[in-house]
Amino acid sequence: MSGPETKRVLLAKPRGYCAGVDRAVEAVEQALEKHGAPVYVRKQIVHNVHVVQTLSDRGAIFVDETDEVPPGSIVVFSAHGVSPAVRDQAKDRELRTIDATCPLVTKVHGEVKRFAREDYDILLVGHRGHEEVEGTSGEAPANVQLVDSVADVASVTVRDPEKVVWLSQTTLSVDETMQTVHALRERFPTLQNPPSDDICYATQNRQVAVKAMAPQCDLVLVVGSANSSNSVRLVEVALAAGAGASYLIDYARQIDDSWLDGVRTVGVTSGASVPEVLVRGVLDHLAERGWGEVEEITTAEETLTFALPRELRPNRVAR
Ligand code: 10G
Ligand code: SF4
Repeated sequence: MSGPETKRVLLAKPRGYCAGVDRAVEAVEQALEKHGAPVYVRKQIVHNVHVVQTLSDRGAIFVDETDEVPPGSIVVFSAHGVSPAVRDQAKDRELRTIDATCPLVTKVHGEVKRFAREDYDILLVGHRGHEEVEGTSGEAPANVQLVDSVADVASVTVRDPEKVVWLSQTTLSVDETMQTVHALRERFPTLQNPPSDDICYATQNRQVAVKAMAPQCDLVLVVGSANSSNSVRLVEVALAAGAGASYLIDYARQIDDSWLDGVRTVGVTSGASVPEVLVRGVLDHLAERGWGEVEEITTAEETLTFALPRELRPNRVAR
């Protein structure tokens, strides 16, 4: 039984791989199996150092742009999605493409296309420079304005304040996004909401789980890479929800012993692009230092799965 002095770990559930990441990583693995190495991947398939290294070791070649891919080769588009311009470039180079864009990102692309067709001004809440918003805005650059934070709201200009909709990146902080939307609505009272949540189920569920455990935690360790938006958000959410401290780590070996000084309860979670083996590494590291008692804090059960990209389904060839 745990007394007030007992060292313990609270382990958030859900954590780790979402359905879109699982599908994208599997897509690269299957492409390697089906077509042999090398298989090119535009950008990181998902934003995780370990995943990218593991797939590189198996013969995937990660490139920044399709002009680095030899004509006729296979290229996988990452889970974060691509703009139509990128698809066109790949076609011009006669690349055989496998599209690992998460279906929930494709859904947002569809919303952008639909509102652009109806000539709305689209305010896309998201992080400047992130691959997902580059792909999404690329669907209708003339109609889309990026709103990175509340600070951007004052400089937004629209043609008709009655015809404005906000959409968003899938991996944002729910609370922060709502603050931005609130500020936008003060300027544009008839601002329309997205037809359905753009911040995806996995992002939301991981934030709810970390919020549930953070108030009891002296320290929250989030396993995830520095360029992983949803993982970085989990650190921010943990701190906002009352964690004593919170750090993002790729590997257990990055845990600084000083972080554990005076700590009783350590929360552990991981971003949507993080394989469970890395979380196991963190739990083993903590157990070796006296935090062997682990209690899972479950706030949702996830069952969603996506079929592989159509180019990898049986009887299909990559074109
Ligand atoms: O959180 P971001 O968008 O940076 O990506 P990630 O690869 O770390 O996690 C999975 C999320 C996506 C593929 C974006 S939809
Ligand atoms: Fe899809 Fe959400 Fe995962 Fe992104 S975070 S890949 S939108 S399920």
